[in-house]
Amino acid sequence: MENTLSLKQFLVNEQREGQAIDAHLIDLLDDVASACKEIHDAINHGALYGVLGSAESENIQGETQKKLDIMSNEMFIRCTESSGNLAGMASEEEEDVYSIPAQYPKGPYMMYFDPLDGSSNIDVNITVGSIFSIVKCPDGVTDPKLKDYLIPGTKQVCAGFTLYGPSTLMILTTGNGVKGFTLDPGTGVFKLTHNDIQIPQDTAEFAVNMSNQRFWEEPVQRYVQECIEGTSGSRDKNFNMRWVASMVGEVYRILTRGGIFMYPFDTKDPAKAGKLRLMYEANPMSFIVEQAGGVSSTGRERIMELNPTEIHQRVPVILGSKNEVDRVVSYHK
Ligand code: AHM
Ligand code: MG
Repeated sequence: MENTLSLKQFLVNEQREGQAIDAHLIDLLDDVASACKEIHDAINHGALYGVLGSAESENIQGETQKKLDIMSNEMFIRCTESSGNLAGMASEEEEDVYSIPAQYPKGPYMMYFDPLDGSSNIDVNITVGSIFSIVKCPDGVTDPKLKDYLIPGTKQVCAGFTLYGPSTLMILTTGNGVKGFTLDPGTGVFKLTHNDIQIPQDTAEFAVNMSNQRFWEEPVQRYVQECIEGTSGSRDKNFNMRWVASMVGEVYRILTRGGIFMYPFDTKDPAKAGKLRLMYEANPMSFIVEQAGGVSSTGRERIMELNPTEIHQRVPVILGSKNEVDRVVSYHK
């Protein structure tokens, strides 16, 4: 493609134009891009590299880890820990927050990440992705502890995800809209291909795991029932349903053509308020969705305003096209 900016050129331009992007953030995102390229390469080669299948271990949340979950986590840490941009990080796959090893310089940012989202899709060759969220380390803190990470999503300075699909695509916001960068596999460069991504306010497409229906609360039951009734019901409009079971895939579809995604509160496991994790999935996706003109809520609160109590906390997630999410929120009132 002619005259297409690389990720780094784009970020440098934004910095020159006065956006809140400093050299550390540019360098950190370059390291994140390197990690994503390594993950892309491993996923792309799949069985040829012997990376598919279970690692026969469990993460802190009691979920069986895939080999690629563990490899992706290691790639993220190795690519980002030594450059002096991070004070620390927290991963969906790590029990505790991760301190930067003493031999490396510390930097001004903290990062939360889900190294490989959509684990159940790895072995069936369906789109998976990496999600990341970046905040400033609190003033005066050089080696952040658990409590330093428990801050609301409104503090994010950057969030993104990389989709490993038919093409590999990084979606990014630094608080100035949402952009997409496609990986050119020939040159290994992420190039700006999607400028100013906007979510249409209306939609006729919903995404929810219907097998959990009996565990939902009444407002979500009502909303989904009305979608299913289509022109025969009060909405007087037919809806289509999609469920990829990779949040990265669902959110990208919504960024592209609108839609509503729900992993709502359910009573399936009383110990869990939802399935998705606030710090690694819900907050970064909420920042991106809001920056693209969409809405993101638990049904009762704006997700980015939640005060976290645990690093691996789970929350209900309802996000996407403004008018549909507003409707579901209104049903909760
Ligand atoms: P993961 O981080 O362990 O992959 O779990 C998160 C994923 C989301 O990407 C997706 O929306 C959801 O789990 C699918 O869950 P289910 O298998 O219950 O439909
Ligand atoms: Mg995940």
